[in-house]
Amino acid sequence: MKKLRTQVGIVGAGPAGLMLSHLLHLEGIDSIVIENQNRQHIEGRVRAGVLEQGTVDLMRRTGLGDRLDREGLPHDGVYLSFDGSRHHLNFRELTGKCITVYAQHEVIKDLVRARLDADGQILFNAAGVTVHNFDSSPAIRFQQNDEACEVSCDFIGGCDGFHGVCRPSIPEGVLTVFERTYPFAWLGILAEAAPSSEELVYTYHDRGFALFSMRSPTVTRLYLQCSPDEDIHNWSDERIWEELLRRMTTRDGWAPNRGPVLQKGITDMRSFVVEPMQCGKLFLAGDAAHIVPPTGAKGMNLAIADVTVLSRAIAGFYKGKSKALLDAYSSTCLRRLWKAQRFSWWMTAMLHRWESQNEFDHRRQLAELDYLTSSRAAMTSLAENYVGLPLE
Ligand code: RFL
Ligand code: PHB
Repeated sequence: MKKLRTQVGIVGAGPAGLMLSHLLHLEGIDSIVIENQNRQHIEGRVRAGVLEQGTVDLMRRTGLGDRLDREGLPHDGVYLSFDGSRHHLNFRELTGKCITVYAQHEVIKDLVRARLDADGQILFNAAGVTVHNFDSSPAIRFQQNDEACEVSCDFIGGCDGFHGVCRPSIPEGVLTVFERTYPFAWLGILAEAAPSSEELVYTYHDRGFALFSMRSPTVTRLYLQCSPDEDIHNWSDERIWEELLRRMTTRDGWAPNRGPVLQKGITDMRSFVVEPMQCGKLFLAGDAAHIVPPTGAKGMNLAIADVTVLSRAIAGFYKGKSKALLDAYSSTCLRRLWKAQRFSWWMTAMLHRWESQNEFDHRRQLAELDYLTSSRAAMTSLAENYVGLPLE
């Protein structure tokens, strides 16, 4: 068996795992990232697109700002659209902060490059990953190129996403799960079309939610609420455009520009949290510990926030030999996380049509949107959550 040794063994090269490795490196702490996919796969996976101000500030502060500053699209706010009209919420004016549209896989490319340039180790194509002994001397075992490998370490970062192996390896009885599913999903497309609005448009419509977003000056990203068991094969490009335009076109004639569909897929919606986010020397971060429905654009930002807290706690341990920050990791993250869960649930509840809904609920949702777009206090509440609550 090939044996390796590092200070922090990290499972998963998503935003959480790679950023953890990067932040630890800047603190002079050695880590190895173990990923079951190949580099091309993780650098091409289309997912999130909105960075909170805090995520952008962190990337700049840690030497990851060059391409982000050149190619990221800073947005002052978003539109809420209902009853045929768009209403602008100006986050910059309301909070002094803004958001940046920059695809998750671009963040991944920047992080992989930064780690490899610093001689960091990312072990791709690791098969059959398992985690062991996190009460005493942690180890991560896997197969790579038909060879059995073991990484022994002081701590394990469980950054392997919702379907990873770290969370299920924690003994029964340690974790409590808090969960909620939603009776709808999102059908998302990437289209080769210039964005017809400079900012995102969240639409509430009788036929269901729709979202206009973008990835670049030539690529538009669009979503529409659909049933969770929808078969993507039943949705021709023509049918998708028809439904999107029906929901999104406003009375003043605004609509997304049409163009060839580059990619399409269905994403289900879930709220999920485990408490605590740690067990012995195994620390869960990002989607491995929690999932939010995408309506608040929070998932990737929460993953980055977790590892910011975790890297400080690990650095505190090596520098001061104090376990206090490590012991507090879970409770520090969860206080902020539950506020993001609440916000993501609230945005989802307000903007989607629910099967169980009656005409009362419909009028109530419209009244909420009307209130939200006419009260500065209500707008400020949405804005400060959307741009990201402060880290403790
Ligand atoms: P990831 O990104 O899932 O990374 C986990 C990594 O672990 C690897 N892995 C394993 N490696 C080794 N052994 C195993 N057994 C392994 N099992 C898994 C995986 O291959 C992967 O490389 O988790 P992480 O790092 O916690 O990051 C979380 C984010 O990816 C996620 O929260 C966001 O994408 C959510 N999300 C959004 N977040 C935002 O902040 N803003 C958005 O606008 C936003 N929009 C979205 C989203 C997610 C979406 N989908 C597809 C779920 C829009 C969509 C449609
Ligand atoms: C995206 O651009 O993919 C996106 C934007 C905002 C969201 C979710 C996804 O709330």
